[in-house]
Amino acid sequence: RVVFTDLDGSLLDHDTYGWQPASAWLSRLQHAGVPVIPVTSKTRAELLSLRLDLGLSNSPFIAENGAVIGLPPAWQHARLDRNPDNVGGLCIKTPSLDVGFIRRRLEVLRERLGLSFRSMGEMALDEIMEHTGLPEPQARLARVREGSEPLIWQDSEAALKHFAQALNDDGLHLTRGGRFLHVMGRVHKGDALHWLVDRFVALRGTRPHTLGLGDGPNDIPLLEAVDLAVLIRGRHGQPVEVKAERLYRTREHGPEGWVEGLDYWWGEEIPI
Ligand code: 2M8
Ligand code: MG
Ligand code: MG
Repeated sequence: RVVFTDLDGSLLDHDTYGWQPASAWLSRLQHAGVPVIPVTSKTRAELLSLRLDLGLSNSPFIAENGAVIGLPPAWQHARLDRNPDNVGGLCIKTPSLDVGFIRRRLEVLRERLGLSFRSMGEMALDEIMEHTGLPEPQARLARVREGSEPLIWQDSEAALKHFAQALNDDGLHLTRGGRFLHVMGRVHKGDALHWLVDRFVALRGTRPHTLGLGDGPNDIPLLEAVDLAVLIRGRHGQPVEVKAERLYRTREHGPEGWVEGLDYWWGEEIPI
């Protein structure tokens, strides 16, 4: 078994970023040997510190909505990772486009289509802190982007449709998190998840049984890629339509909803 989970608004509270209600389930999964893999809009830099705090340093992670995949030693493959760029024992894959390229394309599209938005790359640190509610050290880590750019939309819904189409024509992909829109190359959480499942198969020779949890529109491809899905009630007010056969929608938000989802699918199956 493997758990794939969104962080903000799912394992972490949308406002406080706490996960205390989920701690008991996290250790229960750890004792059962079930990897818990974060799949998030957050950056590699944010993940490197968070995964230690969450006790997930033996798990891989998917950062920046699929633009960055981090593999700890146990998930590395002697043949497939011949030249790993080993940073702290991790092997990092970057299937998306470089953030510098994405930012230049965003500039061009803004000019050409006369759009209003503010991207994270042009925000001052205190502006990022204001939008996210993150303390300064964490806001700094959120700014270290590699393969995706978050932005705050300041234009009409009609303009957003044109923008999404223009991005698509340029080989870029737009998705929506809890607070920001995110632009990256043609990747999403579902592709990165499939990539890790394939890696699991390459290493262990069997396909894992997967459970996924998420709350936002950017989690739809994640929820549609797992065997058992948990759509956590969001605080973002965005509609989230998931086409998954085995889907549970929680009543609770954030980590309380996370617990509710695990109780629902695996409450009987994983020992306390
Ligand atoms: C951004 O991601 C969240 C995820 O849903 C959002 O769109 O609201 C990212 O910039 C991430 O790096 C950051 O930590 C987070 C903080 O709320 O916001
Ligand atoms: Mg979320
Ligand atoms: Mg997210």
